[in-house]
Amino acid sequence: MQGIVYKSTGSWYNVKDHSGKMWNARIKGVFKLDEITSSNPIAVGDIVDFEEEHQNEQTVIITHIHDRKNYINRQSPRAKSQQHIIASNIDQSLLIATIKEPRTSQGFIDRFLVACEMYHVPAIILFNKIDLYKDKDVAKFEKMKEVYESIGYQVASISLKQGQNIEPIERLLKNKITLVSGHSGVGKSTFINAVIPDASIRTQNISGWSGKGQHTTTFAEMYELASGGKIIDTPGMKEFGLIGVERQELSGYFPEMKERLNDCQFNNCLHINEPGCAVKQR
Ligand SMILES: Nc1nc2c(ncn2[C@@H]2O[C@H](COP(=O)(O)OP(=O)(O)OP(=O)(O)O)[C@@H](O)[C@H]2O)c(=O)[nH]1
Ligand SMILES: [Mg+2]
Ligand SMILES: [Zn+2]
Repeated sequence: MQGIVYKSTGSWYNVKDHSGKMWNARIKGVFKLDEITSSNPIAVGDIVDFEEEHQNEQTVIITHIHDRKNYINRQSPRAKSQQHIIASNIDQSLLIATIKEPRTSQGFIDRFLVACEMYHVPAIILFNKIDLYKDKDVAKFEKMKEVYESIGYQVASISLKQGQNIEPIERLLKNKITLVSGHSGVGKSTFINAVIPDASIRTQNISGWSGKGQHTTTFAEMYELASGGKIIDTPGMKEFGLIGVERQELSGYFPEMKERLNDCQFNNCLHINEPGCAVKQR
């Protein structure tokens, strides 16, 4: 039998087969897929083969993972040399960012975008909680919007609390598999509840905001949209560490650097302080 992984807890997986039946699945033994070891061998979005474990139990064993069209990975927070696959086989990613409560740094956004570029996953940056922005926060947002739009990313702003600007984003989700990422507390689950009222995902009410989220969502899970398409909720990330990318190739994943790489004097230029660097000349 074949199915798609809808939820992963690390030891158990929910796998939906072609008829729409959801199975409780697990793996046996060690799955090694590529050179980098993964802290999670199977991720939400994976297409897997499975077989029944025991006749009368509802549990199944995953026997094979189909090649991934793409995936978004990051450094495992627990084991730095391992990768953690956030989700696979996605059409686009929606990075939810916030200027405050909590603040999303430009470095975090950049690293996430590099991971998306590595696997050619289109990314949309969505600034939430605009109801909280004061003038100086609006100015910060405008600046970020200008920077990221100028290099080709789509940037939007919403307030989930006030139900502002949600429809245009909802339209982007139609018939696509969308990964939702961002820091804890930015409103990822609130967003999914807004576009799928039946999802009823638990969200955290912030009282006495400490600046960092408290990780309300603990496992990645995929939900189905009434308009067609699927959306993946993920646990909030504190940091986003890149993995599987060499220093040398990093600039190839920044659209604004990529277009001038060939003009540098040295072809192994890291664009830090080399003479004749076309990227630095900008
Ligand atoms: N002021 C304001 N609060 C919001 C908005 N959107 C979401 N929130 C609140 O932000 C808090 C965190 O929202 P969640 O949806 O749980 O955040 P999350 O990104 O899923 O967090 P994790 O599951 O921990 O990764 C909740 O109290 C939401 O009500 C918004 O537009 N404005
Ligand atoms: Mg959540
Ligand atoms: Zn250079």
